[in-house]
Amino acid sequence: MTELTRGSQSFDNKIKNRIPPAPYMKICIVGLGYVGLPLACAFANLHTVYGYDVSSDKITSLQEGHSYIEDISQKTLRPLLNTSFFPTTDPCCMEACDYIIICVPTPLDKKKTPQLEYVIAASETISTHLKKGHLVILESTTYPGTTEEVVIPLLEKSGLKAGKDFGVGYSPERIDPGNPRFTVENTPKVVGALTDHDLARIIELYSSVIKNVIPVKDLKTAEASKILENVFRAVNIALINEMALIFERMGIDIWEVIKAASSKKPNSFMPHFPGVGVGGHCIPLDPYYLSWKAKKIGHLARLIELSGEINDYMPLHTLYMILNALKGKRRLEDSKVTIFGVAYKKNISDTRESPALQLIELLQDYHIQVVYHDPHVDHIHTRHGMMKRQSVEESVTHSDCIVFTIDHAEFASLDLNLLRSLMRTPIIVDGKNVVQSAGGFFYYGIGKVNV
Ligand code: SAJ
Repeated sequence: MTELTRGSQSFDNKIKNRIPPAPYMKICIVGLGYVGLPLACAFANLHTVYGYDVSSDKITSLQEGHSYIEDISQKTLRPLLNTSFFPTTDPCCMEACDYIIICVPTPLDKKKTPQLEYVIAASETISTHLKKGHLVILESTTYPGTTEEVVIPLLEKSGLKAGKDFGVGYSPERIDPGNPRFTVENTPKVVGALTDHDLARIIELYSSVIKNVIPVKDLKTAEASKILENVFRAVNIALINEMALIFERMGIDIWEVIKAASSKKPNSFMPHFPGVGVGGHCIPLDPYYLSWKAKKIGHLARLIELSGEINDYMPLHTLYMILNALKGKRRLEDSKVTIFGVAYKKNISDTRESPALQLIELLQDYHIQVVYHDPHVDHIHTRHGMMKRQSVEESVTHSDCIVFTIDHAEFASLDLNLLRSLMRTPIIVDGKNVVQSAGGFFYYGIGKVNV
């Protein structure tokens, strides 16, 4: 395994010998979402980057200097705009580049079947602008084999041959929205390629802006490494959710148990935490890419699918906790429930696949009045229509139950006495161990000892 890191002789020479902003490499990023835009900005600090996206709204917003991705500020975007970063809806920009990086979504359909339509569409567009010498890289998380079985055949519709006329690589995105510690530049980057020559090129490309580049033997290994990361997380979250369900019944506080178990020698226990469910575009989805592929080759991925079922059950478990808490206190149709947190994880505004949205819809199906407060999210859309955020006070006034779905930092400083004084029925359902002492409340916590 070779590593090209900042401070190494060859790396610094590259920087020193380059007169910025002269184009060092010409790169086209296909797909300017929460993966593509941060990557484009990282490369545009050093290279010429064309950002191609089919959405004219996104491109107009960027051209006007507005970033729609929380982790990319105007301050980061504007100096790059039209100096080294050129957002466009014109795919011809690819012909002016040496590298084309695909950063499009890999969703699931309702049956949890992989949907590669964005990867296919991007590959088809690239094949019409492909030229000799291009290196095409896929970053989207997907099942091992996608690059060779889906992308390359589409690119070769151009008449050019992969590994001969153009290069192919795979490097999984590891964007962690809202994580201030890990950025594109300091998150280790796994790279795989079709040929050794392609591997050398992909290493040179990423190591020009990323501190730690980790080459692996081939495309499939690189694809599999990312799936393993997210399956590992999904399975461990499912394990801790199941432990929480068991310990609730045994009167054992899982949060204390996790703390105690975390005291073991390093790396023998990696703490994960229970909650009202698993959201985002990665952890609830990616594992099904592998289980689907496994089925195709005759293996039923029971653990992976079971983990998904357990994590998908948690919004329902939270619903039952709320219904149980209200029982004997309020008729459901006359009840008001306040949801604190609708983002899919703490300290971000992202609500994709958020379990809080599922919970809100479940409550609304019981004709319970639901309102929400989230300092990061101004409005949401549910099956029952658009909901606007309410202030803390307004949302808890005459409420019968506060539900903490996520542990946003702001929630730690809430004045519980004030909240209780405004509520009709002082019930708290705590999905993320937000409340440490709930004096004067009927308190129910996921993985907690519930009276
Ligand atoms: N969650 C739990 N318990 C935990 C950790 C997370 O319930 O112990 C929940 C969160 O509340 C959230 C969901 O899981 O609803 C996903 O949270 P996350 O922290 O995994 O965040 P993502 O989905 O934004 O990012 C993940 C990360 N993957 C891993 O940590 C292995 C990130 O590094 C990846 O880059 C990203 O997926 C991706 O793009 O694949």
